[in-house]
Amino acid sequence: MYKTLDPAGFTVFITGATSGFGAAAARRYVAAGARVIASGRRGDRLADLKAELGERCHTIELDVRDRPALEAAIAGLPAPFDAVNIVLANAGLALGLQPAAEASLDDWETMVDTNIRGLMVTIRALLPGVIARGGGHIVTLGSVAGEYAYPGGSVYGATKAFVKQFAMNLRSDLQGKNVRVTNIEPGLTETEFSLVRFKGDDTKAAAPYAGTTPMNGDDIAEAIFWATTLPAHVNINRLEMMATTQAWGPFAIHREG
Ligand code: NDP
Ligand code: 8X3
Repeated sequence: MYKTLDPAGFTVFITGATSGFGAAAARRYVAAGARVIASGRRGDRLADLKAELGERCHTIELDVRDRPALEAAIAGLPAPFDAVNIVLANAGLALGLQPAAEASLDDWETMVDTNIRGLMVTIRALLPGVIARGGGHIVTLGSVAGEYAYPGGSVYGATKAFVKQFAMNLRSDLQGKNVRVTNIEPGLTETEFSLVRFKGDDTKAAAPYAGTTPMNGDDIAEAIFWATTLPAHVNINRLEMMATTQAWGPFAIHREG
């Protein structure tokens, strides 16, 4: 029988655990016997998650854009939650879908600060400890938007292209250190993502999922769990996932006249 890793040996640090993929992953890992550090800005959500998951879940209220707070939170993790060996750098967001000339520069900066800087700081702060403890796994949340261009995807897609390349460069740096790196690259998945992108407009947020069956947080959490429990000699570099109902369109051609 194929022998996978025992998640009871995992201590998983998750950013963006208050909803969507992060919350689903926290539930998946705790259900399998792992310890989880669940973080995010919404303290009420974290309190609910802690009440649900119990003593194998430690929560930290933090904004990944606040570098000093993030570094202090990581440095101050209490035992046994300080023995992090799996990092799920998941916190992120898209804001708006306007063409570049009309998009909000503030939105662009928020996406860069969260999806790029927040992810960088999270991984940089945790990585030395993961290496010192003998190895582990860094999982990043990219997107199909980091691979394929679409109208209005400008800075969001560019942040996810950064995440993909950063993850693969990490792979190169970590050769021989027993640290695996996986970039998960989902397409259409129903979470709070769309509600955030359209700033609370329920009608606009529901439109991408109308009349179809998108993926959900549990689908992505299962893929993350699978990649991290594979035997230690196997590394899933990139995992692109789409809803069965989603595929590529033709190139857009502007016709003159
Ligand atoms: P959700 O909006 O459901 O969850 C996003 C999470 O990120 C929340 O827990 C939120 O917590 C957290 N977050 C956002 N900003 C910050 C911040 N500044 N500091 C700390 N935490 C923050 O979306 P998803 O679960 O769908 O998205 C998770 C990741 O997956 C994102 O990186 C997203 O770009 C990516 N992705 C999503 C896809 C989709 O279609 N849903 C497809 C491909 C990739 P809080 O607000 O409490 O801080
Ligand atoms: C989320 C997927 O297609 O909305 O990263 O950009 S998409």
